[in-house]
Amino acid sequence: PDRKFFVGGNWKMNGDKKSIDEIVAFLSKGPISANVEVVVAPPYCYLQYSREKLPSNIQVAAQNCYKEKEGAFTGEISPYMIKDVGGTWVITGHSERRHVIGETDEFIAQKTKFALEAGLGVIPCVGEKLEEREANQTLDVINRQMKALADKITDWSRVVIAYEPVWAIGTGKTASPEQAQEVHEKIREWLRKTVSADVADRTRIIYGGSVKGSNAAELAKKPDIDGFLVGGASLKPEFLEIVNAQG
Ligand code: G2H
Repeated sequence: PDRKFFVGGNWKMNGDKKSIDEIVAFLSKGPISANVEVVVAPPYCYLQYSREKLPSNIQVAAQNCYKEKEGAFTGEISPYMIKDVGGTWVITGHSERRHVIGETDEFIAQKTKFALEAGLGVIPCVGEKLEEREANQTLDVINRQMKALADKITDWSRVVIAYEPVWAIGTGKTASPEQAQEVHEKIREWLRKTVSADVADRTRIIYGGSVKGSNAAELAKKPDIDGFLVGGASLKPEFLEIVNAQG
């Protein structure tokens, strides 16, 4: 199946104009293979600044959004605002939103649905915590998170699923290529059973959690790993190695 390799850089709550200029400099220099779709996700307040500075082969995502177009929702932003400043993607349900801020499966599914309807591409994140993995609940957790999403998504063509085991995020403990492949394969199987064979074949499933220049190529070889969502390493020139990891 034809799934274009997809690499997202999630800058999280990092950076200022000066450090963004440095990131833009190495991204502009490249090289970036034409066979990869590259998206970076700056903090909200730098979306427009980043869009204006970045080369056109790099798309811009927000790290979150709200589930309404406009109104009395202090502190939130709408997918339409993201579009208005040149963003084309949004990340939903990142584990830091789930576990630090306390977002629920239902809320994440609602914003995913709304952002898709607004015309953005969406990167919903799923993943188990360490104690869930140790209790053999990995697939129960992932299937529950996936079901909440699948109940609300009608058009999967602009959805990229990110599998991010919580125990591997920002810890330096990457999932092994085998551990990641195992879950990716299960997610694809779940899509095949629950949604359709076509959606299962076409939907990109990317891995996130301590991806580095040094481990990206091995992970990228796995048949069900279609790219990465990168945090820490997306702030450094090493991000280019990850972007080009498919060779
Ligand atoms: C996982 C990932 C990016 P990091 O959160 O979403 O971050 O690569 O720093 O583990």
